[in-house]
Amino acid sequence: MKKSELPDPFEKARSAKGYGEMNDQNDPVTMLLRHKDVRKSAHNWKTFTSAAIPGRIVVPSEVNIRDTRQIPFEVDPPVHGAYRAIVEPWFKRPLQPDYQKKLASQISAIIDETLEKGVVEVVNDFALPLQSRALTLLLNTPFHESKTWISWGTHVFRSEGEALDGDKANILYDYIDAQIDRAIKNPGEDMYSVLLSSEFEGRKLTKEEVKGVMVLTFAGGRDTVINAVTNAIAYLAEHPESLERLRNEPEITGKTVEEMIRYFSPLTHMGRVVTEDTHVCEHAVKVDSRISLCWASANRDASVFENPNEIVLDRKINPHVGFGFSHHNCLGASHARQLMKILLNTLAGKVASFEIQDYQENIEDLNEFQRKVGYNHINVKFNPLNK
Ligand code: HEM
Ligand code: EMZ
Repeated sequence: MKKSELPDPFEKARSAKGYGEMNDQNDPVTMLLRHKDVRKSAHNWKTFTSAAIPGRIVVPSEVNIRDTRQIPFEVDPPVHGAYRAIVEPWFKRPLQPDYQKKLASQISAIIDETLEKGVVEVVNDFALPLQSRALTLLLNTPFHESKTWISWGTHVFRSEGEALDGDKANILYDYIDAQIDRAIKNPGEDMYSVLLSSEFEGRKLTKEEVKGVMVLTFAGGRDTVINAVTNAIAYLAEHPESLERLRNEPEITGKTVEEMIRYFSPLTHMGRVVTEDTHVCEHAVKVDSRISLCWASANRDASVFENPNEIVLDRKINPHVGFGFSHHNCLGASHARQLMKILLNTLAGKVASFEIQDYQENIEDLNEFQRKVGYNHINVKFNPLNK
């Protein structure tokens, strides 16, 4: 097996019965594994709600480390739409050429630094700083804030050896509270200030609502982006022909990014709470139990994707659900897509080849399934392209 491969642990269960079962802190989850069922259930918020108590739709559940409702993630229609309308224009800023120029200059700089060093531990010394620096553009905050965020590590709620880390979560909450107070005293053009001045149903957003949006922005766009970046580099290291192709045909990069998101599926699954006794795949699920929409499994469904376990750089038809599906589809997708696209183009323009040295895989334990989602660490040598 190639070092960069992400095997599909769901295949057997997906074709045999369509669902899997896992226990999470004594609050079990029925995982939906088929593309069709995942899409249908993502749409059906009346039966499968996101608006449960804060933290419960996340697997592993965050109910013990979080009281703040993440907005618009933990809200159902029609209120969801009202919140989403407020934040959507802000999250579309990555489509502006000026934003992309700044992102490109950050990415160029970190690749140049890495080429100077030669060997880099990609997770902590490349992907994490890249993700955190890029986030200063999305939040429109000073660049130096990224130093604080880098010090938090790859996940704001988890630390190595601990699935959920309440002390770590508190660092994020205190930081956001302080930033909100700062923006109230001294408003600027940053995301906190913009949210604080937005109108929602004829009133201003409360501090708690602003905090809910900000916690989501910090948490949702962190390990997902880090895994996407790291997996992309591991893949290119083992597929020099793909790096070459991106160099010669930069016009396919948009398709390549979609294909990588499909194949890597950086967010494995997301839960919902069942609002009435019902069935999924002829399997009974009870009111107030949990299901999950397994994006990673749906993205390897052979009834939708030809050669699902291969990265086809310019895959033509690609209805992947890596960024979710229906009304909750990823708000950070414009940012993540631009970041990945610029990263691939810049690597192709500056790096001749990569060599993977030692590494440790990051395996998610989903009871019945063990899923590789990326790496805890991976040392890679970057060889410069001599022009
Ligand atoms: C929602 C994946 C990056 C912010 C989602 C959902 C998925 C997802 C699958 C749907 C969740 C659901 O239906 O319950 C990803 C992946 C990313 C990524 C794979 C990177 C490759 C980001 C970034 C941000 C972000 C960079 C912001 C900094 C959000 C938000 C939502 C969301 C705010 C909630 C949208 C809503 O509820 O209406 N993401 N995400 N994501 N994501 Fe991302
Ligand atoms: C939540 C989630 C958002 C959750 C769209 O996904 O990402 C997870 O990494 C966080 O732990 O709190 O923000």
